[in-house]
Amino acid sequence: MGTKNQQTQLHPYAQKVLEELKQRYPWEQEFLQAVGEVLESIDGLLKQEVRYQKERILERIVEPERIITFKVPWRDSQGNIQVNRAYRVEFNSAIGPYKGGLRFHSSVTLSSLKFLGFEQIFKNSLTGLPMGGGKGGSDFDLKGKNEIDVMNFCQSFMTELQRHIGPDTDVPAGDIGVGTREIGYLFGQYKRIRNTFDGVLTGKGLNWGGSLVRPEATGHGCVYFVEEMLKTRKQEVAGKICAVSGFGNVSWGVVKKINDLGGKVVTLSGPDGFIYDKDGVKGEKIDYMLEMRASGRDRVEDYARNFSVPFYPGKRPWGVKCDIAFPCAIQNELNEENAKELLNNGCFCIAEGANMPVNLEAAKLLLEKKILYSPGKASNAGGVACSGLEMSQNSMRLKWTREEVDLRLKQIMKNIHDDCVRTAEQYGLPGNYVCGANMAGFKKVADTMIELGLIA
Ligand code: NDP
Ligand code: 2IT
Repeated sequence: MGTKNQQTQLHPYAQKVLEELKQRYPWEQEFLQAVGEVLESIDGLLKQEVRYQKERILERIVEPERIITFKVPWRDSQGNIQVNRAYRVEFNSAIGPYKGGLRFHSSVTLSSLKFLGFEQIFKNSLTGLPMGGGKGGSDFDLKGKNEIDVMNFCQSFMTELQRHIGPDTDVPAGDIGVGTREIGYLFGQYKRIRNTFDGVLTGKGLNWGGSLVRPEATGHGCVYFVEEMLKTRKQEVAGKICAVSGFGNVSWGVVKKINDLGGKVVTLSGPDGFIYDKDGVKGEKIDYMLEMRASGRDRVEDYARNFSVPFYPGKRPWGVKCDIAFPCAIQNELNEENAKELLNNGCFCIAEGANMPVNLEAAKLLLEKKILYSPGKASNAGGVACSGLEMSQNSMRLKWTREEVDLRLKQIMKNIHDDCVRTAEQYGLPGNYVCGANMAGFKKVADTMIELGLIA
């Protein structure tokens, strides 16, 4: 898997564990991909910390501490009975309560949630806040569902989930298909059944315990991270042409902050294709993104119609000329072919807003070419970091101002950036943000697992 240029390879111990995992879960492709990426990039750490092998840290860290599987029976607005499948993967609680989002999307399987939960362990560790890793969700498809459907589904989902979570045990939040509206129905049902008002979910509404800045935190944090990466090459976001994919929560935050800093966003995408707006996605067009998302129509073509710009059906936005690319939609949405196109067009910085949007082959190429390339667990950590700040505010029963939260978010993103850079340098891989992020995130969790004794 590794290449000489990149100077990374799979340590024999890591290779053995990965092989065993492939045999045990051959159908969990996304999970195996996420584990493969982490194990390949921590070679230097495994060589240095021989006790990890003695303590069988890899065998232990790739198995979730607990997986809850349940069904969600619910009645839709037409009176029909529906059944969905749902999961909560409580992956690792070494450094804090399980923390991570809930995804409602037709593509959700245990494999996708295990990959997301695994990534979340190291992302949360990088934030410097006391949060373990978890992820959950359901194959519930929001497409074509009305308010009554969504509320009924959320209430039934939480009727089961509430027995497993709590503000000091497991704290879910949003992800694809789960925004403030869904968190509201979930929080309401939790409060009703448990008869407690506590910080059990993050991404809450401002009137009922939510934090300022949380809605835009993932996107803003991602652009703060890019500012830090650009500084290492004496560059800045101002004046840069940016290609963004998706049109959901993360994309919206990214677009807003790029505009604030004087950059220009020329693309958005959906499952139906992408739009190209040469004048830039700005002003009322940014607000329109929220409308598109809320409409549940699952398409970005509406933007093209509304603002008379070209729409490219069935295509991804990676063939356009840009300086910076922000994949913000879904996993594996940028392959090797796309990476080549971006590089040929002069793109020199790619920041993952989504989780694992760049596949393994594309990531390898970007690392070889030594452009600025950040993995999601570093550059999209602003969302969960702000969730951590929401938990702190809930525990203190206080609410910080927008400026205070934003300042902390910015500082956390700078710390993550510097941590990645320092760690990559320490292990002889300067500029490799993938190795830097994985080694820095992994070390803290692995050391803690040893210090707490053989409990997980
Ligand atoms: P949203 O549900 O708000 O948006 C997801 C977006 O991606 C939608 O526009 C969706 O369209 C679009 N999309 C889905 N499939 C495709 C596809 N095949 N091609 C192009 N676009 C597609 O989710 P978020 O913005 O919250 O999440 C986006 C990514 O960011 C995910 O990978 C998530 O895990 C990650 N992330 C989210 C965080 C958060 O705080 N929300 C934090 C860190 C990472 P549609 O739904 O209509 O299919
Ligand atoms: O992938 C992610 O980091 C999220 N969806 C946010 C998780 C959270 O707990 O805020």
